[in-house]
Amino acid sequence: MTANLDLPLIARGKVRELYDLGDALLMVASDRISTYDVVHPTPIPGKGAVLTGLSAYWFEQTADVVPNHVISYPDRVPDSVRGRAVVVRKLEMLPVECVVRGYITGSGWKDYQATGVVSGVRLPEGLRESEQLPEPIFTPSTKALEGHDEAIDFEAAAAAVGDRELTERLRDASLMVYSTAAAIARERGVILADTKFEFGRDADGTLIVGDEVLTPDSSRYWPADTYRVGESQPSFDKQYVRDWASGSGWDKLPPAPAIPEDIVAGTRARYIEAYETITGEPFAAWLDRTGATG
Ligand code: Q0N
Repeated sequence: MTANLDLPLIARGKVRELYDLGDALLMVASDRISTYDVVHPTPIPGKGAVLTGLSAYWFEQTADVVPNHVISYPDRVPDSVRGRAVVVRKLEMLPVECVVRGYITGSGWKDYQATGVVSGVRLPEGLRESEQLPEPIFTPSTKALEGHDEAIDFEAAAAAVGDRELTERLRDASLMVYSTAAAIARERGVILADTKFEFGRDADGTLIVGDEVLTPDSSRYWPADTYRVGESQPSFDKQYVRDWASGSGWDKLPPAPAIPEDIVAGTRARYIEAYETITGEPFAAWLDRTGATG
């Protein structure tokens, strides 16, 4: 469900919305979940709050690395979306997705197998699926309005941004935020395989990280204790729903089926576990801090 807020809607993604507060924006994460790129009709209660809390945690952890768009929470957040919304600065968004990969997986693994190159970056021969890269790489992609983002090389990203020097700063900022977060996650027994950032600029032209950061929707997190190179790694949030969906007979084309109660409960528990593992804090503390009911 779209939040019933009496505010102008500025942008809508598969699972999030942005509303106009006049001098700022309200970013709201819903409880909707997608698998295989299709949103299910059944929400996962608490998912929006988990992702908002995780993003807020990472924005705090990385604020001294790169400034971000968060202004406040729970201040100015309407009661109906407490726990799953933040007030953010209005930015001029840049038209590239800033992907960083520390491990070779997903579309990067596909491209590497086909060409040895990911977003214009030539990788060493003989890498195995899910293997750690010699160093994290910046692999930008286009922002597709519909369908899948397309990997582009640095030059194409610079052309889209319209400023080579700014694109270098985007790359450097993306790599720094990734490395900072990956080091913290690793201390908690979690591998941050890859992630995606969206940047904007404020009125002064300062580069600012926007959107949500380092959530399981924008990143791949793998438990370190079961990580095995040479295999695809299960996603620790959605795998449970995907496994159920695959076994349900659904052809993965829209519309997605309703999710049974036990799968909803198991998925909710996994999201909460992810929040607590990564932040080292009880999820209830986030709900308390934001005045949410849970
Ligand atoms: C913005 N998006 C795309 C659904 C769409 N701080 C900002 N200022 C101005 N515009 C945007 C942001 C941000 N973030 C970002 N569209 C507009 C991505 N999503 C974001 C979540 O909601």
